[in-house]
Amino acid sequence: MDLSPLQTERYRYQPKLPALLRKNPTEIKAVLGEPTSAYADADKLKEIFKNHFGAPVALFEAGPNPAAAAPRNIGVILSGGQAPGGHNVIAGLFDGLKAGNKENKLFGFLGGPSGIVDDKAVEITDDLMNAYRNTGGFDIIGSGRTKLETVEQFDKCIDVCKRRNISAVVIIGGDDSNTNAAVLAEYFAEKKTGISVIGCPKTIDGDLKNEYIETSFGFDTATKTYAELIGNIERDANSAKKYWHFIKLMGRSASHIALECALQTQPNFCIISEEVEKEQKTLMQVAKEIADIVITRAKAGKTFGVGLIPEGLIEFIPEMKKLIAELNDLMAQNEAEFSQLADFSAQTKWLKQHFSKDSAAAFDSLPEGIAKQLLLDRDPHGNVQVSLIETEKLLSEMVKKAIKARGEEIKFSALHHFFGYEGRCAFPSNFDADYCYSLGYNASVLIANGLSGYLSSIRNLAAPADQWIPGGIPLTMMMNMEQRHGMLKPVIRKALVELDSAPFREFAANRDKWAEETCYTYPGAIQYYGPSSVCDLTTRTLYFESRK
Ligand code: FBP
Repeated sequence: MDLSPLQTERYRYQPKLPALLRKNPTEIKAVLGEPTSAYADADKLKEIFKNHFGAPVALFEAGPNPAAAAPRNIGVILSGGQAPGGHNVIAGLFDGLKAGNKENKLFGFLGGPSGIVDDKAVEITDDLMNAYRNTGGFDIIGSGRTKLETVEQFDKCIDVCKRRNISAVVIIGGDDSNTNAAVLAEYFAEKKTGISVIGCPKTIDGDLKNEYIETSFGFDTATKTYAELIGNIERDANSAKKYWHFIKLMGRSASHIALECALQTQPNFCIISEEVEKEQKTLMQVAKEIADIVITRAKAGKTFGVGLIPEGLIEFIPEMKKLIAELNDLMAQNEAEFSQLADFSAQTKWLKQHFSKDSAAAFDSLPEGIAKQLLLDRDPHGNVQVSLIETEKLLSEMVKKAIKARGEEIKFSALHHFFGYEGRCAFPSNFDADYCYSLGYNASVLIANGLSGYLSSIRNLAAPADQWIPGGIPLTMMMNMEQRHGMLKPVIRKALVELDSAPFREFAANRDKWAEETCYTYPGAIQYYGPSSVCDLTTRTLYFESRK
């Protein structure tokens, strides 16, 4: 393999670990706290997760744990969308496992959760691992979005683990994948297999977070990558002074990515879906507010600008949310019939017979291109694939109409961008390289302490790495019941942007100034070497949250 100079340098990087995790796993023991509950729907969840519901939060302290030296084989799965740092989670897990007993083996299941069901795996050797340390991507073993939910799948997992003598499985994923992890852990416990399951919090979206999971990995690198690109566009806009750039940013539901990028680049507008929902704004109201900014700037001689739009926006507009919820249920409950409909016009006719009055009107109001995008296949977890919906074009069209309706004769020339895939496989920042390695090493310590149904947790992330606090949080603690595929299911709750949080308040306090004036900031590329104040910087989100 030909290596870039940066990759050669990054191989030499030794990720930082919390002080406690620098000990051998045989010298780290778990301390268990009080029983926990769930985010909501505790009674129902208690019935479903008979073995794991209520498990205590786990912390670690220095102390003998001879069990960590017992020989063991472990399996690892990368699940869902790519996020920078996944390879380092595997590297930390591998090193922790080998530190316990160098005969231990790590198997990587190929292509996501389907790899364990179909028994497609590769043994992670020193050579294989060393070729991927501190690199972006999930290509060491690949990823996938298969949902583990049937008894047949679970039984196959048990067979495969027994055949390979695997006593623990680590699932690296987001909220949906860690819901898989919780369900699998419970099944393994119910069948008394002795196989444990540990999750690791991955997703660039940043929406797998709570008191114990301060951020999911990948968010830091992805937002820095997008912020670099946005900064470059801002500079272009401010140089040419002739375009309005509408930039859609990934983040299927929550607007954390958009908010973080706004804090890093100070654009002229940034929509926060959670605020739109709280204020029950229609799409036209959102467009009118942007039109106001465009007009004000144009009157001051600034016929250019940059705006950020979270990709999940459409699902937060009240009328659209209702429409999408109806669509999801109708399409899931009538899957066979719907798939037989010949074309878009047949689908429209069928839908109109089944929609409520409001949703029929909302569907009618959409340009055909967007309506078609809403009918595309759901992902295996029942989510609308919002990355395929061109909200940035829809909005700029509506802004144009709103300007015309106001009778304003101003120049408005829009360009469109979508940043998502550009950031998901970037070389991890120092923060993500360190955090991911720590999460993986920590997972090996949770396993060595006999825990199952836990999410690897590293806290105090705004401090230097040696002060980070390792531990484990029960997966059931983050769950509630939600409607999926037309049925109520236990799922890990997505953490949305909170409108009273410090990062949002910082944004809200500045946005009017950023709208009118041109206050762009240009973060530039991720820096790996140089002063710590530049190359070990965390996100603005973590910075503002830690200042509380
Ligand atoms: P995860 O939740 O699995 O981490 O994936 C997040 C994400 O990157 C979203 O931001 C985006 O909407 C989606 O994946 C795109 O999915 P796909 O990779 O299947 O195109």
